[in-house]
Amino acid sequence: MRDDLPPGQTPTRNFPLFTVDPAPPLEAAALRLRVLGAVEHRLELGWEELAALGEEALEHDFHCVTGWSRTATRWQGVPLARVLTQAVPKPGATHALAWSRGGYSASLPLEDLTAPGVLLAWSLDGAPIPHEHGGPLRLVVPHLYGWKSVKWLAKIQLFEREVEGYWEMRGYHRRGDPWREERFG
Ligand SMILES: Nc1nc2c(c(=O)[nH]1)N[C@H]1C(S)=C(S)[C@@H](COP(=O)(O)O)O[C@H]1N2
Ligand SMILES: [Mo]
Repeated sequence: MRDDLPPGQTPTRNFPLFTVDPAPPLEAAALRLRVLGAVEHRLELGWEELAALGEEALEHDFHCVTGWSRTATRWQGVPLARVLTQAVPKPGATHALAWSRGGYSASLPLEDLTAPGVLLAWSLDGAPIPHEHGGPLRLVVPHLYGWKSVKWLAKIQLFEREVEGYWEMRGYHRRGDPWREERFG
């Protein structure tokens, strides 16, 4: 991990909350994650099936585009690449929307979703992810701004074209690399 921060970011050890789609809590046992769209095999995975894919740990700074960076944040979960390997993206698949249960979405190039370190996370700093931080399951895309790390993850939808999610429709960047300050446009 780099010990400096991307331009324009201020470190914090608090973990601020940022939510546009508050949703009621969900028991882990009731969780269903769907993978659909431009895939050869649609998937619907429950808790046990996700856990059976194995667990990886990650420590990374978490950068919100509004300027705070929650340093040295520890996550555990299954690499999303393993789930996508099961779903088999169609040859033309290039982008995806990650959807929350409440209708929030973020747009991601497929190669960013399959990058090392991208997790379907169930643990934050050594404990189950609290509801307000997106538990029981959230997406963590550590190398992009925080708005791509969708809380209360419910669905991954693949596309054969570029797509816009909640913030991309409102002028935020398609990719969102904090080191390049890809905030808008
Ligand atoms: N479902 C959902 N996921 C979301 C958001 C949201 O409003 N709804 N906000 C995003 C933004 S802008 C950031 S910075 C992070 C904040 O995560 P936190 O609330 O756990 O700090 O979640 C991202 N994922
Ligand atoms: Mo954010």
